[in-house]
Amino acid sequence: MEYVDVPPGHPRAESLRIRGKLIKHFKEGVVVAAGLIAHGRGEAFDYLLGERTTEPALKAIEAAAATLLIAKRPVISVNGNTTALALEEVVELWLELNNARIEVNLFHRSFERELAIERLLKEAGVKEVLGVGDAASASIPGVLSERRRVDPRGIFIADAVLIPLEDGDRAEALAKMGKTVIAIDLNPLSRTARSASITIVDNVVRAMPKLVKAVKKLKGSSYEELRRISFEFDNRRNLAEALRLINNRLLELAAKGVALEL
Ligand code: PTJ
Repeated sequence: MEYVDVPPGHPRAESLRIRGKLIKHFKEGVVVAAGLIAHGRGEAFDYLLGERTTEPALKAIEAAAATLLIAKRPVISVNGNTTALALEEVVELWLELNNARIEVNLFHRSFERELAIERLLKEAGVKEVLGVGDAASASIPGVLSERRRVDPRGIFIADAVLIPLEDGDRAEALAKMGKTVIAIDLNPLSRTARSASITIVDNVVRAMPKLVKAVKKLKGSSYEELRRISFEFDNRRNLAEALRLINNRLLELAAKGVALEL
């Protein structure tokens, strides 16, 4: 099959494999064409970060895990790209959290896409998927796009919302509603990254398994300890660290002679 059939030993094998997943899901109507473009933007930032989970990202993952564990009504918001790249981990996280709900929320909303994503989640063991069809009957004030439509049993009443791969409007509006917004976004400069309470600047492919691991690890911690981890996290400082890291990395590469390193 095209793209998925990556030649062994290809220096960009992992990156090609991930693209293959997105293309497959695009053809199956899960990922939208704009999702392929969005992934390209993400890849560019991933290159600058060194295609690894950085220290600031690990700190954000720990804070995200603690926040989700103390949340009373946590919701994992799922779109096309997240389904293509991290479906298993979304389900694992949902299972680990006990009280979490999974809600489909799409920028390019269509009933067919909602159903396609719901089907994959149900095949993976999720009993009820929120936000599908008429169930998305509530509205997020101030959001003009289709992302405004949410489930009154899910995102609308959530206290913490995990939004992997987002566009900025909804992240800002959810924060205004008083919700704790946890974003996964490779672009530390995006509006989403800047308006979230916790931004994990990492590829969703690497961040989601690490988030599941962090939840498993912190599960035994006391409520006070989890609150401390969550409250001590400073998103602005963390984003600044991510930018500094990119900057320093580029300066180091330039000093060494970039051709030797890449
Ligand atoms: O499935 P839908 O209809 O909800 O549409 C999803 C997309 C992604 C098309 C929609 O949300 C969109 O247009 O998003 P944006 O505004 O392009 O923003 C996507 C952000 O995700 C950008 O800041 C990218 O850098 C970032 N990004 C892309 N791929 C990844 C990523 N972040 C983490 N991991 C990735 N693999």
